[in-house]
Amino acid sequence: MFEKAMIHRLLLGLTASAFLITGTATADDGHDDDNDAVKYRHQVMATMGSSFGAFILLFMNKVEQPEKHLVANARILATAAALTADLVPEGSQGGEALPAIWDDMDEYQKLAQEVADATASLAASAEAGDRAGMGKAFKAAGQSCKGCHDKFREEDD
Ligand code: ASC
Repeated sequence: MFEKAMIHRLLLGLTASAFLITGTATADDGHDDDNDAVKYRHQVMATMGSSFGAFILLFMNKVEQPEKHLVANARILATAAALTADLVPEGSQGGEALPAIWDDMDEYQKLAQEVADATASLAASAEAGDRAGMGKAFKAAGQSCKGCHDKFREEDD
């Protein structure tokens, strides 16, 4: 299920962040602990996964919160997604990022722009209280995350 997969990713993200903060990350948690640029990428991606997961809980009416939460999480997602283009500088190879990123940087940049656009549209729909718009943008944003991960991120176990 689309929703379940995303919540799964969210939980993985939270677990990874907790490991990172407590310094007990294990070898197989998918990132290179010696490289701060890799850590930084992971943290920004975790922000995206986490805010998207929070947005989904609200959008699917799993939790009841004032409307500002929906807007806030969509904005956090869009703000973090706008940073995607900058997350792969030379020397930040490693972690879950596949070498294909640096072999095809134009494609990475194209997909980074797509996720920035899709999440900006989600935030705009949330700000307008437009549920149909949110539904569409939500789908596009999820597909954008997945499309880039399929190409450029190491497979989960
Ligand atoms: C998330 C998250 C992802 C994407 C992806 C969308 O919340 O952590 O990696 O959404 O599952 O298909």
